[in-house]
Amino acid sequence: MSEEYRKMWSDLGLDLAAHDALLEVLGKGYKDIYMTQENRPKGMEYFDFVIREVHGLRVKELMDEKAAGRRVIGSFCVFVPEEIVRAADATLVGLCTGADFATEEVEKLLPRNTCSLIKSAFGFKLGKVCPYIESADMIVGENTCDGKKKSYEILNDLVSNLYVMDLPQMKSPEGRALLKAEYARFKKAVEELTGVTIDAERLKKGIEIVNNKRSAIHRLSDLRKADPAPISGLDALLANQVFFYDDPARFTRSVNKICDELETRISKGKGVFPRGTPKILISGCPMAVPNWKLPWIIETSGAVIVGEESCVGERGTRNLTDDSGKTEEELMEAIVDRYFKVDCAIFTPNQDRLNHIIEMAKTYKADGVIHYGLQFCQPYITESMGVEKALGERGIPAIRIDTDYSMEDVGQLKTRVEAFVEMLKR
Ligand code: BJ8
Repeated sequence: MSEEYRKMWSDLGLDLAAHDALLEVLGKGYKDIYMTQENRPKGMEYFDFVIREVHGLRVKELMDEKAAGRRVIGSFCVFVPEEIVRAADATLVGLCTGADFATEEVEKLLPRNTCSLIKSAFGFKLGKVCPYIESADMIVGENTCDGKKKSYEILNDLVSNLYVMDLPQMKSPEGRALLKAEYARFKKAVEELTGVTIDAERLKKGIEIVNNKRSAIHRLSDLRKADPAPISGLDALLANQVFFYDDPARFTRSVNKICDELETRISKGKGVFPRGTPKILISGCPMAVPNWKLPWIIETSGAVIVGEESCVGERGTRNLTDDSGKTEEELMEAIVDRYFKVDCAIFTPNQDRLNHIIEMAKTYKADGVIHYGLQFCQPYITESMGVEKALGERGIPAIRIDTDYSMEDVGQLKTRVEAFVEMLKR
């Protein structure tokens, strides 16, 4: 690593030795899981580069933006509207993390039976290994599940810039009114942070930037329906993960470039796996970088993942924001409309999510669905029973896998996934 990066990390207050160790594990994991795949699209080289530079060049870019007077906002949830952040010329970055770190320290602050995603975010903060959280001018928490909601009370003692957004739990008119009020409050907070007054023109621009990157992901998702699959689920997941970090315009260009390549592949009948490989839809909790465990198990067990019903996936990226409004009020309404459709398991009742899973299984012609629940995640694991039942009633095979970030259960999970895939082949 260059001396310039080391100085940057040190200036950000990172623990350099711990950070070196983390980068080494990340690099090895990526090499073992990603670089051993065959027939990858050439365009994935860009994402290999992004992962190599995830704590390097991208963080340097953020530091340069900050030096030029722009602000960086970190978030843990897809309910934080990037359109509003972009409208203020600020940058939104995802802070969720997909690896265990400093667990012993974390468990002094949080109960052991907290999901890995929350523990990981705390571990990266306590272990001083996350340049994103350290470079954020504002960290946005949200009242979603109880685990997150209560953990922000504790995070508030660890950081000086936490902003907590309240979120509805029911898809009622009152729920929508709460979301609208919270987005108006957030807009004001972003204006105060950045010194920028967000008017209709700026909102339109913000919507356009975010719509463009979502459209590119929609295009990629659509191409995954082809048989043979032109891209692995692991690679498509990576694009969905990088969605939360990368410069939006560059991300949009890179995904569209891969899509051009995939279209050519499809026209030639070329794929990453043989035609007829069983297709899996993953549904459930989000998978943040470098949480590639389950997809890796699935795709080394004779199946291909064709879609993710997940916030790092279609739950997070589907639906564009209507940009036809002329006034600030109309555009803010459009933003509320778009986000109010996100069917996170914190909502009750949550029939929309069930419908979406069934619809996705059909559209992507999935042979089976694997529901992924992070251990101790009450909302998703509770919903997983109903998901399995509803799919079963429609003749769509499904299994539920509850796991965490450790690698201890890999052998056991592989046995279950292989048996499921074998069953799909019959
Ligand atoms: S909109 S899914 S990104 S809250 S896995 S922390 S739910 S106990 S992440 Fe999420 Fe927003 Fe919803 Fe999406 Fe809690 Fe479950 Fe942990 Fe979770």
